[in-house]
Amino acid sequence: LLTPAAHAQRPKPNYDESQVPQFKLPDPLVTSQGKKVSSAKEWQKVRRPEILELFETEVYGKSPAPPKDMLFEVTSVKNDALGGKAIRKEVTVYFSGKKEEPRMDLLIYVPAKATKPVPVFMGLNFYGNHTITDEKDVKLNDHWMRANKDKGIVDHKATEASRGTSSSRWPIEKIIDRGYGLVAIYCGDIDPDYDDGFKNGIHALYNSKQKPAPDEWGTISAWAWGLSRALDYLETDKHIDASKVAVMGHSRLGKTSLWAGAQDPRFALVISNDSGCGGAALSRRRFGETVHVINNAFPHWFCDNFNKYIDKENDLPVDQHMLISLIAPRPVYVASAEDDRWADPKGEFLSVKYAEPVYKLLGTSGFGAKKMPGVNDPVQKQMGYHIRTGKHDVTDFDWEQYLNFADQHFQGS
Ligand code: GTR
Repeated sequence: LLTPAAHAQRPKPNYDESQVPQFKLPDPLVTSQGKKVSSAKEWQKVRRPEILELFETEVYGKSPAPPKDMLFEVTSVKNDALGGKAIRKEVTVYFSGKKEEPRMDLLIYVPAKATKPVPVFMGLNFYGNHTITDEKDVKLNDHWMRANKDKGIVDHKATEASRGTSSSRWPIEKIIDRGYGLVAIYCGDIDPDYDDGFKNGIHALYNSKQKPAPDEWGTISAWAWGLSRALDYLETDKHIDASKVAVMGHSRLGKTSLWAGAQDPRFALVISNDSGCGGAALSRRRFGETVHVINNAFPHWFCDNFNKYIDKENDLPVDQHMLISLIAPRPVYVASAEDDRWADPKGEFLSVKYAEPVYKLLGTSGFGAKKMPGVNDPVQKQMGYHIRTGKHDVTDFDWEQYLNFADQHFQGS
């Protein structure tokens, strides 16, 4: 990923808490004019739009308005999927309204026994919808993918061998048994995950093959925008309660779920799994992955303005606790893993904590945790957090917590 020269210059990551620099975070509840925000109205009218704009122009880049004519095509329906437990559907979204690129495929599972529209989890995946399920008859994704032998990717394309290779991260049956649906999308359908000067994916439709301006969308913004377009479709699907969509993502796709939830208030619940730098972790801590390292390794993820803050995190007008604050008052859940020090678990926890004053101002139960909770000891109020044992991954433990959290907020139990 890094060129040899960039790799040689790459600063050594810090994993020593005593080496974390002193810093002062910008206050989500003080306006750019220095005025204290003391009512929900001031938050919604003045401060929230300010913060949103700062993330758009300085971090992820602005996205365009939705296309005028999207076309939704249901390409398959199976009424007895998962041994009869689920209805399974595949839907293609054509962004231009014509049956051509760019397009994304949605794989949808809903409980077969549901008598009314169901709440769903929606998430992007890394290697195609066919990787999340053991069912062999879903469409094999035909778009470009990052090289990965373990995932059965050959010449940047999925092969039959890639089926089901990510199924451990998506416990579909458990989700269905708990009364939820699942909507899956391959991130590369929206924008392939490589630095191509923004010629491909959805960028091509809007930018006429021009590189975006320094404050215009990078790939994370494109992915988040795609999630909102998927939600546009869900609003038309009679099996789904579009007012109860939880957007969930892991790692780079967790950065994306937070940014999608921050921008689009239709997402009723937002989950970040091990999102780290540029996601839930505070940039100013410089622990594990830093703004420097991430912009070098993945120059296409953020907007070009984000490069201004390489080794100058204190100049950032925001930090990632303010990304979480944009989701308020909606429920938000941040998860870390003990061995995932690259993603800075403590920095992820602190973002939730420092966003809590906004959640409190808006009249919610907030977070409650003052100190980092113990390993495998989740905190779940309006804001949720856990750190579990193990590595950078999505596990059954993570899903158990997300389902419990969704029960609390969607089913009132
Ligand atoms: C890493 C990157 C992280 C995280 C991760 C992933 O290489 O440094 O920010 O996004 O990839 O997405 O798995």
